Amino acid sequence: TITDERASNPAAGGADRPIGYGRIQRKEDPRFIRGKGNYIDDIVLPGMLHSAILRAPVAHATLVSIDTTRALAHPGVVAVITGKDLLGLKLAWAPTLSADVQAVLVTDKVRFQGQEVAFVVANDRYAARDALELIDVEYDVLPPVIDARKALDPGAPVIRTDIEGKTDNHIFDWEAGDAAETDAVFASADVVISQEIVYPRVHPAPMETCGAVADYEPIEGHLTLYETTQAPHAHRTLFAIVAGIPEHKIRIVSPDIGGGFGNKVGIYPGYILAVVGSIVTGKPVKWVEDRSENLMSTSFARDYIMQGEIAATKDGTILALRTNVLADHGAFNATAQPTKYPAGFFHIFTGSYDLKAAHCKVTGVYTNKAPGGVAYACSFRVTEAVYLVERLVDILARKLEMDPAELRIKNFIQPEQFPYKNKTGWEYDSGNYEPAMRLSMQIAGYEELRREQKEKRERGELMGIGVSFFTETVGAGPRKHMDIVGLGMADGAELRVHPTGKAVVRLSVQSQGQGHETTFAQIVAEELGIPPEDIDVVHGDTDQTPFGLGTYGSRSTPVSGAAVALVARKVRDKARFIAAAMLETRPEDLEWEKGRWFVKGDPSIGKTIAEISMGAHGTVELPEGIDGNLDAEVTYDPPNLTFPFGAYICVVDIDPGTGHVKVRRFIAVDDCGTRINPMIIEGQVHGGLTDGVGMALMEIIQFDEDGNNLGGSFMDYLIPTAMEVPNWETGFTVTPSPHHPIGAKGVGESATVGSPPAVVNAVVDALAPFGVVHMDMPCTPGRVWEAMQGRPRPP
Ligand code: MCN
Ligand code: CUN
Repeated sequence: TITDERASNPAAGGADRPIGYGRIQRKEDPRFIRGKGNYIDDIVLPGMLHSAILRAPVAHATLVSIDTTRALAHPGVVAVITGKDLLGLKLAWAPTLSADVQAVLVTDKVRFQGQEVAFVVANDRYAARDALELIDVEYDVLPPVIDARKALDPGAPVIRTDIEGKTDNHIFDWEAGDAAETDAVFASADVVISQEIVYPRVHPAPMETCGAVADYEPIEGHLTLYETTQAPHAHRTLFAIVAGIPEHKIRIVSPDIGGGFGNKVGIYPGYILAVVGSIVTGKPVKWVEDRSENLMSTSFARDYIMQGEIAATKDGTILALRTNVLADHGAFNATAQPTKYPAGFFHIFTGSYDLKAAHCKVTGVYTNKAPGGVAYACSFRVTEAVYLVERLVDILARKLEMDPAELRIKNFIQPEQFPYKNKTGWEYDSGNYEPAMRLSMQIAGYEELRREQKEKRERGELMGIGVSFFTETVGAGPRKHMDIVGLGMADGAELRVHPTGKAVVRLSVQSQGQGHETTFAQIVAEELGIPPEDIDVVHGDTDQTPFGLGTYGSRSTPVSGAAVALVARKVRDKARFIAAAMLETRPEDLEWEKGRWFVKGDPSIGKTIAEISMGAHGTVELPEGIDGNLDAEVTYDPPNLTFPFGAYICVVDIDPGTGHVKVRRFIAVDDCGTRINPMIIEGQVHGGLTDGVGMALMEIIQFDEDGNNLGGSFMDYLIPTAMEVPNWETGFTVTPSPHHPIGAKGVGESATVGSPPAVVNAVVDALAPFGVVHMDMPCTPGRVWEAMQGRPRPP
């Protein structure tokens, strides 16, 4: 484990390297800071129409009738589409990413508040919106299922009456690990602690809401769909299957995206409706949702009710973990995760600890709420897993009266145990946990903080110190284990070096703000010695990029980053043959240094990549089998996921009069292997930590008993601003991934995964004098104050 920035990349050439990895400014920023980004709502096509969706006001109701006469008569309205119209087109129901179906427009029954009921296309947005009020709908309200705990009660209203023979709200039961072995370890353990832990429903709430512009050209039968999507290629295939348009006649363009955070993985009814609108009217149709529509109807996150238990020895050796989870998936099972894993990667809940046994069971249920579940920097539900184990370990530390950091260190998987096979089937590629934990404690001044806390407690002041340690699993595939609706999780990359030595690299992943235009150019720069500013990164257009599964689960660097390193190496290998021809020598007599091939023993004779490219496109006679270009392509199927990790410490002060929690300090040490651009990594970590503070203290999508969404606007769904977060203190260690071509692991979701338990552990630690052992998120002033009165609010 190396903690020095420069030395961390010996392969990269040390401190004075001119090009490649390092803290360079983002290539995309000049466009963004000048307001020249090109987002969905910036797209204006000739003759384009606008649209709006009528949404259900109630959570559960039979659709009795729908009359569009008055809306159609409204000036400017071009078309009004209902579920009945879609039935005729066989588009009323669309397959979800989890082998279920979802209504595009309601035909039989409303199943959540905010569900899509009708679609209006008009000359402008105002007319479309006004016409919604002129659609006359009659509903017959039904009792809803809101509490997931009651979803499986006998006699509970059945939500999915559309599924033949369905008589309950059960979706799946899924388990991992060995139940009998785990039970045996629990039966003979000195200490067992048990806690119900709820990870409430939250929402990724990207700054830009979802939207699309569909442009169907009837003569050629060609569809161009501009769409807020994190996975353009997967969407194209799914559109081909759903809409029956041949795949080669569909072009998906995902322009600049104003934040995705998993919210833009799925296919929403609005996208399909924009396409239908364009087919029906013969004009391009734009659909852009507003904030409430985004919060009420698009992919939520979490909603896991977890009963967790740890078995340990008296001296604090953790032996086993088990958990039973109730997963609230809303009205349609539309979670976006690899097909094999209905609970995502939740079974990495064994965390960073070397255990004797572990078992988890997850039961998914339908409720009258919006569908989704895998979003908000979740790494396919590692968020829930890390929160569970890190809360449980803290509860154990309290019970054993041990320091929570030392208890973690005592139980860490040891460096020599990697690659480490955990009890639920994961193979952790590499790790070195204790140095990261010690570094975070050193930055925090951990012992001094504990001393300060002790003094403050004696004075009745409430200060808490929260520790968390996480291991992530990011970079899905390999394709043999992971697919989405049958599409294997691999990614392509294409690289072309132009005659003058400038290059273009084409990716199958899609940035939503992560800085891909910079970091992927840096990977090519590092491999070929071309400056990053001379390398254009093209993504987000299926006509211009190779096939691949897209950006989520922090898989771009682990998968696409590997593809880009390998495609650059392919070009480098080819360049060797061309350089040999140019220098009239043999390829094996050449040696590589960053940017050029030269003659072994005589470095003055050599050819740079630019010279070689000119040679490839020029008049030099090329060896047999070598084409006259410097281009290559690769599809990368990762052998395993990557396992980044981190150690976080949070310090909070609580106002004893109001219960208000102030995050005073937050220390984050992350290890994502080889670091391509430390500045971008820090940006990712800062953003994720802010998410974590938001979820721990403020954010929740709640429903009243009738199923009304109480978090449908930013007045009610609170997200943190600069006022609520401290100055982040970051550090890092570097433990490269042994199987990744450049040793990089993903980092885009690490901080969102790792920070909520640190904050909650700090709040619970501050409240220890009141005997508080656990508290569910969000730790709002009201909830904290009630916990201080000995009346924890029931979850
Ligand atoms: N990086 C690096 N060195 C590493 C690892 C990553 O320099 N060892 C850089 C990458 O090259 C990339 C960025 O950090 O520029 C994030 O890389 P990675 O961890 O591979 O994650 P992805 O690019 O696949 O991004 C997806 C991830 C997810 S799943 C969510 S959710 C999330 C997140 O990214 N959504 C975001 N961060 C986000 N950041 C912004 N601004 N907007 C979002 O929507
Ligand atoms: Cu789970 S949110 Mo990100 O994987 O797109």
